[in-house]
Amino acid sequence: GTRDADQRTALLYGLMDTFKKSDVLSIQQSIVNHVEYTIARSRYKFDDLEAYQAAAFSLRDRLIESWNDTQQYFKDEDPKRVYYLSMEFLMGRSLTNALCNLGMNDSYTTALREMGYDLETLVEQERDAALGNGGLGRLAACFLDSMATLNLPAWGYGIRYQYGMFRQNIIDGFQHEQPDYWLNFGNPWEIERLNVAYPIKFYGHVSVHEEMGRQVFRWNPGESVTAVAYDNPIPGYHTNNTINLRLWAAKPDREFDLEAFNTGDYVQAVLSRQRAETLSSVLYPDDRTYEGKELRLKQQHFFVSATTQDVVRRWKETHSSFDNFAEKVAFQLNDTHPTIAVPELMRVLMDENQLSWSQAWDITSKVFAFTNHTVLPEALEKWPVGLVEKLLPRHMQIIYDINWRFLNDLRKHYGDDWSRISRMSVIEESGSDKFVRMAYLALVASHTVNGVAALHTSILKDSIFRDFVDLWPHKFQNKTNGVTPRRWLAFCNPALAELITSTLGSDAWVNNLSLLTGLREHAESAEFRQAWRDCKLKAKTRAMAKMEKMTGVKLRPEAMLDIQVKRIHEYKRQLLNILGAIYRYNQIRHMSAEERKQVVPRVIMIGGKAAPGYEQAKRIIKLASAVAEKVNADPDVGDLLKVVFVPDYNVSTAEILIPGSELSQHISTAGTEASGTSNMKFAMNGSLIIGTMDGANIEIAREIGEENMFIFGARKEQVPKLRQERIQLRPDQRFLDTVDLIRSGHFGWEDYFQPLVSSVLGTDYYLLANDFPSYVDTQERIDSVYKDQDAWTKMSIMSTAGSAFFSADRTISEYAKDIWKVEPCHVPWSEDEPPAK
Ligand code: NBG
Repeated sequence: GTRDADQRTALLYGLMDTFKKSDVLSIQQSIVNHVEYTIARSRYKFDDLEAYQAAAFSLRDRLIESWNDTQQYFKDEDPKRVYYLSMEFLMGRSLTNALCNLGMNDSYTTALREMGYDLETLVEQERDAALGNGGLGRLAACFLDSMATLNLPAWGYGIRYQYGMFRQNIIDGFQHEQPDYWLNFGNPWEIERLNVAYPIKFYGHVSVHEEMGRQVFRWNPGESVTAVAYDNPIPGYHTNNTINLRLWAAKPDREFDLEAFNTGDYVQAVLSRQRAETLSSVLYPDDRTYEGKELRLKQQHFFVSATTQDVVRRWKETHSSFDNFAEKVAFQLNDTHPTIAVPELMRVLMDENQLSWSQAWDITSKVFAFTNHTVLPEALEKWPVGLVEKLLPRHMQIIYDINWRFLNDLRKHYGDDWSRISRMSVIEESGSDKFVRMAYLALVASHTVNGVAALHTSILKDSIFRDFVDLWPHKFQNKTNGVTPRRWLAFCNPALAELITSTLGSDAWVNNLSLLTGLREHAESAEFRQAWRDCKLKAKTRAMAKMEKMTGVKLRPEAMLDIQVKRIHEYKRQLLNILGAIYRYNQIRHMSAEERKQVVPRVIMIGGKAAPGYEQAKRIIKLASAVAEKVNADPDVGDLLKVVFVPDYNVSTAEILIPGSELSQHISTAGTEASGTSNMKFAMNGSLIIGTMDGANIEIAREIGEENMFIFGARKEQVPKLRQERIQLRPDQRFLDTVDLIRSGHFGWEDYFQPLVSSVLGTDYYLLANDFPSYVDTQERIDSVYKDQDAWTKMSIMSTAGSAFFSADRTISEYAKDIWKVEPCHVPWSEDEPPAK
């Protein structure tokens, strides 16, 4: 009976000897144990990689303990849960983050030092988990950190790609893509759950039959794979809560297609089963255009179906009906990529759990919410109906049914306004082609839709989703993005963090970022400003040393460090930055010795990856490299200007560059960048922003004061007219002369660069010619402010002090309150084990 069970549990508990011991000796024992038993190396001879692995495994033990406690507590308390569905989680490294969130960094540093290892060196052994392209994936990672820290009963769900974001090799200035097989030496942070596995079906056909007066649909798949769960513990900062990121990997199905084995070709049958694994093997490296590729749609269905089945299975473990499912479950769709979850939940509820259409729809339309991350039309997902029909026949039926009911509602509202009705239809019909508009499907099914910055939300409302705002104004919300202040300030910039802590009197700001406003009053203290400059210089020196090592370019810390790092895209206008650099170079070349003395030396770093098929972006990379080569070799220019292309920009590189940056560029054409999130990271680290009034820059200006930033360029309202008039515009002479240096071959490769030249001299969709004069004028103003280091430092302090609003903790609190309606569920510390720290 229960008594026996209790006794047994007590016995097993008693056998555990490692519950959360965090003293140095216990850590050392744990590490040595893992060297011996997990990685099976000789105790006294293990290299840095093995030491990293053993340290990671020992930390993982602790993460598993709090993971178990947290999940058990959630199960007992049964709060409303939130599931964050995302194709991308750009996690970066875990070791420092886990150590610092658990408050164990000092004890591990000591433990390892005594054993002869340097933690800072070991940290470098870890490969980045780059399961994402850029902002969208990194946002998901920041959100997990905040959800854990705020003790929300949340899980992330995604795909365990075997190949993450490609590694960028720069050879002769050109980008070459290399596969990122990041699991090469194993991944100590994940927990493989071979018992958590679901069949995922594809292709085949649907049959209908009557059962007790009810139509029952049966999907007979043509192919099936198994989704296996890999759990990644996500510790909150200074809390016992550790939430879960569950990533799915595809494996061959155990039962499926046994027929194939009877054809006689046994080996061939085994090999074809093996192909199942390719499904989750590679991240699509394009965040520019959606890929109309079958494999991509398969990936979407794969992770969403596994997730839906998992949530429903766990629901049924503790509930006997679906009656209050909608009050207890919230799904957040990170962009349209997981939108197949809508028909999939309908299918699972109706076909596998015998709910009626209206019961299933009632639940479905209450649990989903949808975040849009872009207004660029080329990025909006539209799947050909024929493809969906072939791959997911049952889902296509359900999508048609959802649309049929939706269009009927529209008729009630708008009568015979057919143009409006066809505009709003989930199915786009253009000629003989039909497409499923995934954003509209998400809109119809979701109770809430949000943009990611104030301007972006307002653009959504009066352009691409306008008709839907007329119909359902209550569905639309703004949730301005945020970033985790743990990874992006407290841990990546230890010197500045320490100064902030000592100035504010405690480190409470780390999870209550509004306390940073307390720095404002110190901006007037000369002593504080000097201390601030010392910290910035330290970080700058480190960033420059790292880049010097990677590129061979000699950099001097007297120069201003100016950085633009983000995916390469025409709308982000790295080309404007390069033109600015060329203009600066050309000015210096024509200066007298006397004039040169007045120049503020500058290092311009540009980094980012181009989607492999995006030719124009690849030309921009080559141009940056060609300009760098020419400028850096020019003895007349010397240290007054250095241009560096940062190779293979990723999360770990960002953690080094951002703290050291003094100026950063966020210069997209107004109305094109949904939010931007690196702008927030730079501001937090006291880097001044040169930026357009676009995305979250506008709110950054509101928070830290426009006088503490360098704003330039056309406003969003002016853009349509400027585009119309662009052909008649004769650009500023400085612009024409600058472009001419590229055109005439000053940097070589003039034929290859020709498409860049014609784009800015032609229609110039992103309005570089229009914004160039105010851009270079602003750069001049920046130089003159920099000469007044006191003024500059004040602005830098005000940037950090005003960045509190951009904590992902603020963003996630808003999602929790306004969209998910979830409350914290804080795992208590057990009595005999006080919190670490
Ligand atoms: C990106 C936007 C960024 C934004 C991030 C996170 C996509 C589709 N969108 O401006 O371009 O900061 O999403 O919201 O990757």
